[in-house]
Amino acid sequence: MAMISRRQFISQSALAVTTTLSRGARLDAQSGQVVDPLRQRLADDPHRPQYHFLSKANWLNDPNGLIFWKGHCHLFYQYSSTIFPQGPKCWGHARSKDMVHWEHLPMAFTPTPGGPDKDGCWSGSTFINNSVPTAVYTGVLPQVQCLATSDDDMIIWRKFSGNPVVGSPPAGLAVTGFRDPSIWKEGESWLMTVGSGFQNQGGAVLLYASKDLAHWDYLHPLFTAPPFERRDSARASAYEPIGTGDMWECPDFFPLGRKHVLMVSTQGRVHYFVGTYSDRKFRAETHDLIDGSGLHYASKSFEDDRGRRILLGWVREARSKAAQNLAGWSGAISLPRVLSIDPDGALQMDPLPELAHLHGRHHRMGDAEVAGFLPAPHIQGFSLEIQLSMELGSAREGGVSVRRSLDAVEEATISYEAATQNIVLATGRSSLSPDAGGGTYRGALKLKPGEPLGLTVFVDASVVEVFANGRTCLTGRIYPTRGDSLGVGIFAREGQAHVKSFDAFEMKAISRDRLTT
Ligand code: DQQ
Repeated sequence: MAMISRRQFISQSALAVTTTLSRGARLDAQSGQVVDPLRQRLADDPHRPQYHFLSKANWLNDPNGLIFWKGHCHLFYQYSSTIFPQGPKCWGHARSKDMVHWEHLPMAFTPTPGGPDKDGCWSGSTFINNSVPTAVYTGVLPQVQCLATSDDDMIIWRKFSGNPVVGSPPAGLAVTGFRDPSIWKEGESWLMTVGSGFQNQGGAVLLYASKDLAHWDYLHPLFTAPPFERRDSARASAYEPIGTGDMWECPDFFPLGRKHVLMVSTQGRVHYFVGTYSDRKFRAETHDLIDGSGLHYASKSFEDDRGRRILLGWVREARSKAAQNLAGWSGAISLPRVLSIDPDGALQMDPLPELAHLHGRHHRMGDAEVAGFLPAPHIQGFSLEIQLSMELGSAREGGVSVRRSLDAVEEATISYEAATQNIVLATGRSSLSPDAGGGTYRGALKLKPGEPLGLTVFVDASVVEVFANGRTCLTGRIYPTRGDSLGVGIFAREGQAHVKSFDAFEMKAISRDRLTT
């Protein structure tokens, strides 16, 4: 492939990406230090997470191009230098040795004026071609597929001079979108999926093949919305709108155990299908959600150096646009989840075990009966991991309360509701601010006979991530206003529950100043 030179690339680059955080920075005459008001504001912001990956400032959305390469996990992400209104999307870049601590790297690539990505470098993936790190992404407008290659450190990127490599959707297909490519190799052929959808039919993942990465042939849909989940069926309206005809964004397709998994993002939810792959077609056997809240989106996965399949997603904000602009930052990357297939053929999602390296002070409670609210007075804060094993007993509902003010005016709760067999994350009372949009999020969880409820809850300033029995995940955003909204407790409603064990850990920050550097 002929690549444009680095000099051409830089001169064509649409955006001069500055490394300073804000234009208001000034030099303090006395100390000789650069005073950057935005940097200070970000460092002091109590809603800015301490152990999630964040961009240094401004807007972040989808994780892109996840790959393990030469000792590092590389995370690219959709970045805009403005929040609302958003500017053209670029590929931000960071790397990590342990997927817990991150190192910010220079912007990977930005739109090229007059190029096929002049209005944005949207989501895509990375892969290795003959030892050369290569990215495939969507250029807009219109949506076309482009390639770029990099040096060994994935720092210096050059766009392919033959871009776009796919300049339009397949002829004759009325598609609802055409973006977010992924590439892998099968024998001598490269295969590429592109997220799409067919009008009035349902979402679709289109499959292409190529021998040289530069010329692509459309084969067929790898998978389309199953008929029973299309809009015109009774079942579709009772379930999440997988088959609305809206496009499926960010498809992610990979082998896992003896199965294949396809994830797609649509209408605020990430769906996954577990099934089989043969004749270059995917056949789904089970279907569920990666996260029930709608605040975890555009998940992508990769295989790490230990052969583990790791998933990361975009944790969206749940506060007003004005509040996001005022804060100077928006969006976070979820904690890494380790994926496997459970004996029932569903996806098992567990928090990355290395997160335990952040454990600080530990408080443990075991074998307690709870009826009503039981405070955990020895542990509190905005940076915690809580593990609860509970038998619901006669209680209608039981779980934990976090970020609870002394008078319980502000709190978020995570519980199991016996009658509905739902995990419930309730954030509607987590903030007195009119800018905060809380809600009640639900995820189905059928406990097996004798199986206790097993909750792992991560609280990180404004982010709450819940893992229930490895099968059901919920992500929430909370923006407490009160300085005393730090309390933790266990509760059981309308009956008595038995706490088998309760472990709460203070979590250490991954940077000194909430800037994740
Ligand atoms: N975000 C990207 C698109 C993708 C969407 C643009 C999903 O490529 O479809 O930032 O959040």
